[in-house]
Amino acid sequence: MLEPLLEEVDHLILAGDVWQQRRLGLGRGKALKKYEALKNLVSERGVRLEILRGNHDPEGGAGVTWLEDGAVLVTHGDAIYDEATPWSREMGHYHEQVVAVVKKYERQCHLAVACAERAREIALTLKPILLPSLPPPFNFLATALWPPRRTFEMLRVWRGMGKQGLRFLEHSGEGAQVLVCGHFHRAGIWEAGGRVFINTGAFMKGSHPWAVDLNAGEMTARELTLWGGVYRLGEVKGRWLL
Ligand SMILES: [Mn+2]
Repeated sequence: MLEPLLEEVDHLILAGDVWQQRRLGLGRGKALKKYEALKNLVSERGVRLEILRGNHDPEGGAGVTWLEDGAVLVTHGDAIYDEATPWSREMGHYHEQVVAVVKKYERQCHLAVACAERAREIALTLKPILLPSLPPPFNFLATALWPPRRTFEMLRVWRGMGKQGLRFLEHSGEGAQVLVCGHFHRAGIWEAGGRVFINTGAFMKGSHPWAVDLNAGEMTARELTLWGGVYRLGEVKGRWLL
């Protein structure tokens, strides 16, 4: 599905949550296999691949990467909020441990890499809680909406994520003008004070995936369109000269 997107690409960055490393049991093997197939596909095409870690795959990969001499910062997105995933189902259960992690990184918040370390520690602290297996659609509803606090936290984050991303860029971006991340499943562009925050959404039900490309100092954000079972570059959402 992603193969057509690799045309004319020489360096690909995947901004985390590429596979579900935290899944237990049989699902993990299946996810790992797909992940390996993706890596093979990209390397067969001669594309340099950089995979950042996310909260679902916190065990490998760098937390942040920089492009254009530090002007562009790419990270998964869980570094942006102190609690990384405030809507997490497990947050209530591990709240004290999470507070301790946040406190530990308090003095390093001006560094993006430290915020990403904090996010990784939180992801590893939140051990998955298994839900009872239910028939559809209750399985989906339980996954998405339980516990009820989860819905409120999601709405709060969706409302505030644009401002929060720009705030992170200003205080922790170490001089970067652009922040590109995913994580929140809501694609969009937010701009203020000469800074740009782009969220590339997600390849998931209810979200639209975007891609950002950099070419000779020109940055373009595009929607990815699913057509005939494959993704292609679609509508241009924004273009900037760096
Ligand atoms: Mn995530």
